[in-house]
Amino acid sequence: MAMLNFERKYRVRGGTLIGGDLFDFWVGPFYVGFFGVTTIFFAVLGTVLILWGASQGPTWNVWQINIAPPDLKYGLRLAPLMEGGLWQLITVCAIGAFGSWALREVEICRKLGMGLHVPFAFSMAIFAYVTLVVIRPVLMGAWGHGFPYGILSHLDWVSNTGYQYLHFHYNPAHMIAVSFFFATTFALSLHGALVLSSTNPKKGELVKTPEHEDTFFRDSIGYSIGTLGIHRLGLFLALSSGFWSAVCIVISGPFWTRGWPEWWGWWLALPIWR
Ligand code: 07D
Ligand code: 07D
Repeated sequence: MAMLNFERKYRVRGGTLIGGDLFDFWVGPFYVGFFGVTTIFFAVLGTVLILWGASQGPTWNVWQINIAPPDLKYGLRLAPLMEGGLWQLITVCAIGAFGSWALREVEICRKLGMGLHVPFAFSMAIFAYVTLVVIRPVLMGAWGHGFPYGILSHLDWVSNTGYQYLHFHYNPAHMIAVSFFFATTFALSLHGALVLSSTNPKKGELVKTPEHEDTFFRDSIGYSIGTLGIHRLGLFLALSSGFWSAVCIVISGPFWTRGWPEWWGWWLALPIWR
């Protein structure tokens, strides 16, 4: 079925979570929906606030623009606009926009009768972001623990926060998250290479089938996870990366305040060494 015929067939009313038929239409290729409207609202407002904040700051250099969170002295209160209040408003807009986008994905999935895997996956990224700017700051008692909005400044925050715990590489959840990130790229490179090697042959040669793909892996390592399985594995690895990232930062501060190398003291305290 040609793509356009397919789209026409499935561009039907229904499947909305809220608002009934009100925003149930398309603008060109884009589905609108109630959450499309809220996405635009929050994204435009958030961007305007960032631009306004930049206009009040010392630079228009895109690398150096910085919207900082409030000072720690404001705790979990609202801060004056130019002292972190702007960061708080932008955070509300960011969560509103990311959340709306995820719900718009849910509505599109419902229309198409598909699983909710894509919005679920995006929700893990949102969860990591919310952990950084809401959950951890709330647990630590101040919005000032959130990261600043700026291309270079947010890197400074990551480095400074890492060194606050002496050596962040010794954070066990960071180790698990990093290993999952590495495993994700490893799996994707094998999968991408395998699919191209069998389905994109030289001119004049035949396209090979999934049986060839499975046989390649059975011949080389004795096992093939299969065409569906590789996507399950990929999603699992990627979601685990985001999940353990959120864990590694939420335990730093609220649950462990010393250097991460010290955490490994339990290993030296094992009775087997005595
Ligand atoms: C390729 C999908 C496309 C997305 C892109 C990002 C903006 C920001 C904002 C002008 C893979 C679009 C960027 C809309 C413009 C202003 C104010 C995704 C792809 C192309 N970071 N980070 C980057 C964000 C955090 C870290 C780059 C966002 C945490 C490190 C880009 C968030 C920590 C490095 C960026 C966020 C952290 C970066 C490329 C939110 C831990 C780099 C991102 C909302 C996660 C790299 C100069 C990329 C870099 C980089 C955006 C959060 C660490 C500017 C939107 C606080 C160590 N981050 N980041 O390709 O070159 O992502 O920085 O949470 O080295 Mg970051
Ligand atoms: C938070 C992004 C969410 C994005 C969303 C979407 C838009 C729209 C529009 C493009 C989570 C935004 C969309 C804006 C864009 C258009 C049109 C993703 C998020 C919702 N680290 N470390 C991690 C490594 C060190 C430290 C995570 C490696 C040092 C701290 C990951 C190394 C020290 C924190 C990771 C390394 C240190 C982290 C990041 C190597 C510094 C965190 C991935 C090889 C001295 C952060 C939840 C992530 C974290 C984090 C990897 C080194 C500190 C596992 C590989 C030793 C303080 N590090 N790190 O979380 O866990 O993605 O955040 O050395 O806070 Mg680390």
